[in-house]
Amino acid sequence: MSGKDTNTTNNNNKGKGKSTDSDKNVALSAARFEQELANAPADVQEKLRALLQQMALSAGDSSGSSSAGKAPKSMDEHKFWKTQPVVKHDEVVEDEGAIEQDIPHDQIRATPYPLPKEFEWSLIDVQDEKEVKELYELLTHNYVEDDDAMFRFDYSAEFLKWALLPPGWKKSWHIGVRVASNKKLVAFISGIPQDIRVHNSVKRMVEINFLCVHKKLRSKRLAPVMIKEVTRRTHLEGIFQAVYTAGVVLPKPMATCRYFHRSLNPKKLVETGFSHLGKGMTMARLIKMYKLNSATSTPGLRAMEDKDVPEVAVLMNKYMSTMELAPIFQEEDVRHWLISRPGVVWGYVVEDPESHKITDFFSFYALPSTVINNSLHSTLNAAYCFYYAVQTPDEELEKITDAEKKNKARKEAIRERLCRLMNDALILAVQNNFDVFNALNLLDNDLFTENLSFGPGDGYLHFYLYNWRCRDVNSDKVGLVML
Ligand code: MYA
Repeated sequence: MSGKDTNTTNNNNKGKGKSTDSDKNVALSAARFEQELANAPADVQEKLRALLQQMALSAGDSSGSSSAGKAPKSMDEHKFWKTQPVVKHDEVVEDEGAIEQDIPHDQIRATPYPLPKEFEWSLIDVQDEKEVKELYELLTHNYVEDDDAMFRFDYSAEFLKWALLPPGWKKSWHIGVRVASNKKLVAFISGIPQDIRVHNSVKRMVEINFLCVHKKLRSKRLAPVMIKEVTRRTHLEGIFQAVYTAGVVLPKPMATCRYFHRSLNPKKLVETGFSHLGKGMTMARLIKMYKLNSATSTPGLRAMEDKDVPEVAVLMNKYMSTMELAPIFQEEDVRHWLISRPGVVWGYVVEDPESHKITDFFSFYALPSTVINNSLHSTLNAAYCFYYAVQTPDEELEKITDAEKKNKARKEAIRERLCRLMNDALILAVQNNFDVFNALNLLDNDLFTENLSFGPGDGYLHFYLYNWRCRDVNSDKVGLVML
């Protein structure tokens, strides 16, 4: 939880459940642990917190689909995951690479996995307005909620089209499950293709997202069938690795990131229960504390245009080279992901006023949440920090041979510039009516979250690889942002 005056409640912790009484003991011991932790250096605190969360000791944690706060499942209790090519909870990774060999095409199962007889598979045509609306309805009522069932993700239909139709998208990876008798859409899972670098290996992978089972059909083991089906369909395309994120602990995270939140509309955040007025704090002071300038300050900042794509692609891939888990963007990916789309994503570049070169860029996307059972507000408008790159003094950095020293020097060299850019991102987010700006502590986000009054939330996001064994990655070396 935040040590600031406003304790922010995370609203996007994929897979969390409501706390139960038995959690409270866990929460108490976690609270004592937190007190002890407060004396440790900041980086040690962060690592221990992540570890604590992985061990499901942290207050309100729900680990690996066991209910909130219960002891994490042993490998043997993961009836499904123990059969899959993933790193085991207690495994020490020494060699990097595939866990299972690629399967020859003629040995891949040719027919879909059977579903219980009441259900049938149904590919969703995301380009069809009626079908994308059905998907929107399923997700808006059944997708990820916070622990206390106060907020639920409300991805817009336009957002879903953006997220599911990137370059190379495949309809066979937009997999729905319908009730056979009335054709109602009751479950979904999706994949999109992406080149991913993990440490030094580059692989074409599938990014799995939007796994959702209707609330009334939970705990019937539908999810494992859906995961097996998307795996089969991925194998058929010649891809054997996947990346995915979840709030729940499964075998086994290769990185864990924490959510940070920056209030933009503190009054609404308090009214919705997202934040709380701290002791001795007044609403007027809170509003003053989070007030931003009305205009941006970086000279040459403007909306990204199609003509900027080649330069942004170079900037993006150069910046990403400092990360240990990163997407590799071709120009067509940059065009798709980073140019503004109304109500979905905002992309900006900095054009040097003299040389007209693009020196930096940043982006954020809109992911509102439904505010459940609140008489004042029905939607929380959240912006999420997406990709960015900031200019670095390359010549100076090249002179430093020690990797650790170089990394430190790089961070110090970009801190001020990044803070200024992100302050502008916050101002643009206010201009676009967002209530809060969220960021994980991945990329170089820790360089600006503290300076720009972000508070740590209680949500963590775990990163997983399917059929790829690798060393763990620190949160500030995660360069992949999943929607
Ligand atoms: S993360 C977002 C997930 N969605 C939500 O949280 C929305 C709300 N919740 C639901 O809709 C349901 O609770 C879901 C589970 C659908 C999550 N990832 O059917 P069940 C395991 C992976 O009885 P249900 C996202 O979209 C659980 O440990 N596994 O459970 C990324 C247990 O297995 P085991 C999960 O609650 C998804 C089994 O499912 C998750 O009715 C990445 C229970 O099944 C989870 N988030 O449904 C998917 N939650 O017994 C993996 C629970 O072993 C992709 N479980 O513990 C892998 C790569 C595939 C491609 C490979 C290609 C090469």
